[in-house]
Amino acid sequence: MRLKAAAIAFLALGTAPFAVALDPYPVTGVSVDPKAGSVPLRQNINDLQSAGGAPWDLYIRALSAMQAANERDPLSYFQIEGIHGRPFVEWNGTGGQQSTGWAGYCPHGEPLFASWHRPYVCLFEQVLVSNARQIASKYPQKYRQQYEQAANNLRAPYWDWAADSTVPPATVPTTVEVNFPNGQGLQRRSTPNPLYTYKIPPAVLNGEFGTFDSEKRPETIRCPAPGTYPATANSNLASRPYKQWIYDAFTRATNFTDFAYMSNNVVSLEQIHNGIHWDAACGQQFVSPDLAAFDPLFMLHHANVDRLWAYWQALRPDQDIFNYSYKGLSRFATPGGTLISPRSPLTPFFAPHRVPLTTESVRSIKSFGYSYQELEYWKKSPAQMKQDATVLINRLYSTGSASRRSSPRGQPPQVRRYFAQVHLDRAEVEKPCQVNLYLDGNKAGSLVVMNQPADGVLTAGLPLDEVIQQSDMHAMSANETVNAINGTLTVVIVKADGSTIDITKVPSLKVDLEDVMVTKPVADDQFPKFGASRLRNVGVKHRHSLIETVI
Ligand SMILES: *[C@@H]1O[C@H](CO)[C@@H](O)[C@H](O)[C@H]1NC(C)=O
Ligand SMILES: *[C@@H]1O[C@H](CO)[C@@H](O)[C@H](O)[C@H]1NC(C)=O
Ligand SMILES: *[C@@H]1O[C@H](CO)[C@@H](O)[C@H](O)[C@H]1NC(C)=O
Ligand SMILES: *[C@@H]1O[C@H](CO)[C@@H](O)[C@H](O)[C@H]1NC(C)=O
Ligand SMILES: *[C@@H]1O[C@H](CO)[C@@H](O)[C@H](O)[C@H]1NC(C)=O
Ligand SMILES: [Cu+2]
Repeated sequence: MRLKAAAIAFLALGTAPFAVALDPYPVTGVSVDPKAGSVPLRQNINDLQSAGGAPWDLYIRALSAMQAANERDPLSYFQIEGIHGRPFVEWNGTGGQQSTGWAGYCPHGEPLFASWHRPYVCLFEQVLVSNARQIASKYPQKYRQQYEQAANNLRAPYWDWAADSTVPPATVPTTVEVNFPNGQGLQRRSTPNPLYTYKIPPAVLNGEFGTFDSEKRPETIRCPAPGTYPATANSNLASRPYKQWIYDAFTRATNFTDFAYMSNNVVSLEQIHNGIHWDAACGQQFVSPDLAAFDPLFMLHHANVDRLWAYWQALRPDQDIFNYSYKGLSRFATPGGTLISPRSPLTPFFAPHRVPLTTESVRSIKSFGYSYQELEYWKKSPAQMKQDATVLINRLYSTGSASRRSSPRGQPPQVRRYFAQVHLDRAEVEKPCQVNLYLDGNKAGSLVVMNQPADGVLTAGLPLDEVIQQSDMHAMSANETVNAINGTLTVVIVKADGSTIDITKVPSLKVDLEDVMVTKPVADDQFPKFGASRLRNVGVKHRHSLIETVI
């Protein structure tokens, strides 16, 4: 009796003795047996699928189990994916209140983007593996060890959109065949494909967690016209040079900010990621941060974003995270204007004992029980990982499209490259929209502006290699090319419904032409070297409906 009274008194004072039960679910990554001496690698979804067997069976079945879990369970698919945007409610007793601006937990359009999404994917992965372990324990004796081992080695797979430029084939069919336990054996059965769609629980649509989807779509939808997924998604993906963009970001960015968040010189990782959100599901929920996370493409996409960041960290350990403070945008539990530093909490993600995770504490993947190909840190030096990551990036993403210039014998070849530097204040455009650049009528580049963040400056350096290759300009001198480009660059801003935005209402829009000499690498463990660049003002035409004006 006395003990119970004491416990109640403690609770009333807010200093709970039973901290474990009231603590948020800790994000630690999947626990790994320290005796193993290594950690499993996250796999390419296409490899996981084609290898099949126990890992694939468990991945599909664990994902289905998460989707089937009750929407009130903090570890259900609904609640975990719901952390990102809607519903705008507190997750797992982690504290804080809804902010007046953007009210989801995820930060976009600020340096926290990369570090916040790392523990987010880890949380998903932990719960996925915990489901897989339970499922594995139900396989018959003869197979159990194999399945249990596969569960322990399972990690969140990634979708390498820069290498493939197509949606993962595994996300296309409505059903999928996997092996279920059947008496003492296995039975191959068809099951609804959890990578195809997520069905929104009826209670959610009925408003139990507040306003959810104004269109009340009962499930996540991609490319709505019948039969257009994956065809339309794949043609969207092919319309942007993702491979070139990520290769430029890896090889040209000189600091974390330029690589991951915002850059004049390249398309940053976050901006590239925005394009995928638009293209992969032809708009729909996947392009709006409030509902995007419910599409099963989301964790595949963000595991890849995390992977590309991890490679950058191996290449530039001195620039692995941002190291300054800035005024952040609004998020759940964090009002707009809060001073954000690498030590700010990545709400709602906590280590054990309610210790907030921060950009500093998530900077290394070593802390989370997973790794990626070539980043086998338990058996490689940092120098070896850097070299191996360079070779991998050259192999997967080097495009080599730019034509070689004749160079003196023994000198590495040089090429001149052109970039369109685009600046725009997001507050001036209706979102989501696309900023499309045309050169003499040919598509030269395109950027996606998502709903979030709602304001702030967007900048990017769009490479013009492809459009120049296809024109007479590839044979011209730099001055001739600049003259040819001058006055023929057109900008069209298009909304999701296909209508255009009047550019006279977007006074912040500015496009400059940059030309830069690039020295090509002579070995596969080297990157190109960018020389001094020249920026020039070129006349830009803009088009809205049928009228063309020169600015
Ligand atoms: C957080 O989630 C875990 C896992 O479901 C649960 O055990 C715990 O009670 C939850 N904590 C709070 C405060 O909701
Ligand atoms: C990152 O590099 C770019 C390009 O060199 C530079 O303009 C920018 O100021 C740098 N940012 C930081 C935070 O160092
Ligand atoms: C951030 O890192 C850069 C490069 O290492 C360094 O020059 C700069 O002083 C650092 N800034 C802060 C605030 O620590
Ligand atoms: C190219 O143009 C720049 C200025 O626009 C000029 O300084 C330079 O001399 C020109 N180069 C050639 C080769 O004509
Ligand atoms: C572009 O054309 C305009 C108008 O003809 C001219 O004033 C400007 O100097 C040109 N820019 C460059 C970089 O040649
Ligand atoms: Cu995203």
